[in-house]
Amino acid sequence: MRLESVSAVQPKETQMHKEHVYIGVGSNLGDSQGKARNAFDAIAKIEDTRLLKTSSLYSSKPMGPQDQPDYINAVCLIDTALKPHGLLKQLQRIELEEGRERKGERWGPRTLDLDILLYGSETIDTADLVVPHYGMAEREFVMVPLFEIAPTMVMPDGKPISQWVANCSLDGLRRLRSSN
Ligand code: A4P
Ligand code: MG
Repeated sequence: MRLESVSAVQPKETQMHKEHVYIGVGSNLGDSQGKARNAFDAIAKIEDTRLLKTSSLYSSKPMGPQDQPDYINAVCLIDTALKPHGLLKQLQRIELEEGRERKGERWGPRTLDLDILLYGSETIDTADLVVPHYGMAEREFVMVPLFEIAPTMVMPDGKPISQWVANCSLDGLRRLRSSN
């Protein structure tokens, strides 16, 4: 057997650099709990990506216009070989498959919203992708589920996540029982 042919068939995974990525999930139209679970299933099937952790589902009062239903929110942790924009494209595909329509209303209701919260330790500032996600620090419906799956995480500003959560108002946030 020729040696070079052996090294050419290394498993694909060992050749790829993977990043840990946290994704925020939100829904307040239709069967929101079902949509959030479908999102986890669909994320697990993205190429070169593994779903590592999912938080509980949480019910939250709407941020922004109040004349819309309460939200279901959650977060998950993946590792992926996709680059940030490639991952964004896959998440937008999943949003569309779950019936997402973009009506242009800021913070309006949606069947499924998937946000890249953190992509490894990268800072990204492009027209269509900003990471860390701009609003996460003030959003209890992001920080509390994130704390659930990553309680020892150090945030991009160097502070422990527990300190961020301590500064969040927990009003209107409720963890749903047996949600996973
Ligand atoms: N975009 C930029 N950075 C990112 C990122 N890190 N992850 C761009 C994902 N997308 C990112 O997003 C608009 C554009 O943001 C995308 O085309 C993408 O290129 P969108 O999903 O089409 O629109 P959006 O989600 O309505 O806009 P926005 O301003 O991101 O809304 P938010 O901030 O996500 O807030 N209340 C509760 N309780 N729970 C919620 O989840 N969510 C919102 C939406 C309002 N109120 C809520 C909740
Ligand atoms: Mg969004």
